Amino acid sequence: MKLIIAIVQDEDVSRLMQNLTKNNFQITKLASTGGFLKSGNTTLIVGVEKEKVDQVLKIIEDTCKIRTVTTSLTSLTLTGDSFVPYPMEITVGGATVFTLDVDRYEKI
Ligand code: 2BA
Repeated sequence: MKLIIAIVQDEDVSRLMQNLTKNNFQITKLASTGGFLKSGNTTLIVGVEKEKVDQVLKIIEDTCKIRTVTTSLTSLTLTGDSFVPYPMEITVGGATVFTLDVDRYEKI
């Protein structure tokens, strides 16, 4: 048994959940926040048999899009007395996925 933890962008979540449930995978959805952008993203946890991990990863890959996001960072002025915002373009996603071994799995 494996536990897949997938951090995805909010925009992709409904489609991804539909595609996973359609294929009989069970999912738990958690609201999460990225440490860098400090904006909402979604973490899905999916427990699956080892043989099905690749199928889940393929569904995630096919569903989650790579996007460019403009974020505003702040930097100190030359005089060091105030902060000025400056825009920065970063590429996010499709998904960040961790696959973990599960020691025990039971529904009690
Ligand atoms: P955030 O931390 O909000 O990061 C959003 C995007 O900002 C990242 O996209 C990356 O392109 C960029 N970024 C992150 N930290 C950066 C830094 N120190 N300097 C410059 N750019 C930076 P992704 O890599 O696709 O990550 C999307 C989200 O997945 C992240 O949101 C975070 O919530 C999660 N994540 C990514 N890698 C992780 C890891 N190793 N451990 C835990 N969570 C992770």
